[in-house]
Amino acid sequence: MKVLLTGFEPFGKYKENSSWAVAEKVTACGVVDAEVIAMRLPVSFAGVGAVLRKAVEEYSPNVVIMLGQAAGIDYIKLERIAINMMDATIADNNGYIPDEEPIYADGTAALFTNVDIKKMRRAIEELGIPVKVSNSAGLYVCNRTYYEALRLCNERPGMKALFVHLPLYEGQPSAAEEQPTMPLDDMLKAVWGITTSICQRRK
Ligand code: PCA
Repeated sequence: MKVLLTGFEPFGKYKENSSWAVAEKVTACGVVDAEVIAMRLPVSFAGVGAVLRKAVEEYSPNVVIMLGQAAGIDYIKLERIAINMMDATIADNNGYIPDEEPIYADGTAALFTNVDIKKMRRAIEELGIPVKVSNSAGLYVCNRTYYEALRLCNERPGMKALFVHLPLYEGQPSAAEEQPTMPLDDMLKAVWGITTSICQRRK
C-alpha cells in the first residue's frame, strides 16, 4: 500500500501549520504494511491542483490522505464532501482572494469521499481522541485541494482520498492563548490510526 500524506505550508498569521507538523512526523514514524510519502502543499488556489496531480502521477498512491489546519476546532474533523466553489476572506499565499468562483466551470457541484468515513471516526474514537464527521471543508484552499483529489479518484479507479482538518497543536507558534489546541501526540495517533485502518481494509 502506498499512501500520499499531505500537509500545507504556513498561511495567514501562523508561522507554522499543524498539518505539516503532523504529516512529517507520521511519515517519520512509519505505518506497518504501508509506504508513506509526505508532501507539503502550497496554500495556493491556482497552484495546488497541479502540485497534487504531479505527485499522484509520480507516486501512484493507493490512498491520498490530506491534512489541513483549522484554527478554532478542538477535535479531529473528518471531511465527507468537497464542493465546487472558492470563496475567501483572507488571501492565499499568492495574494489571491476568490469571490464565489467555481473551481471547474463544468465540474459537478460536490464530490464525496470514497473512504469509509464512519469507520475512520470509530478508529479515532477508540483511541479516546475527540473526532467529528463534517459536511463542509469550507471554501478555502483545503476544499479546493479535496475537490482536486476526488476528481483524480474519478480518473484513477482504486485510488481513495480523505481530507482531515486538524486543530492547532499545543504550544504552536503564533497561536493566541484563547485558541483551542490539541496535544501534537494525539493528532499523530489519530492520523496514524486512520492510515493504518485504511491500509488494513484493503489487504
Ligand atoms: N488550512 C486551510 C488551507 C491550508 C490549511 O492548512 C483551509 O482550511 O482551507
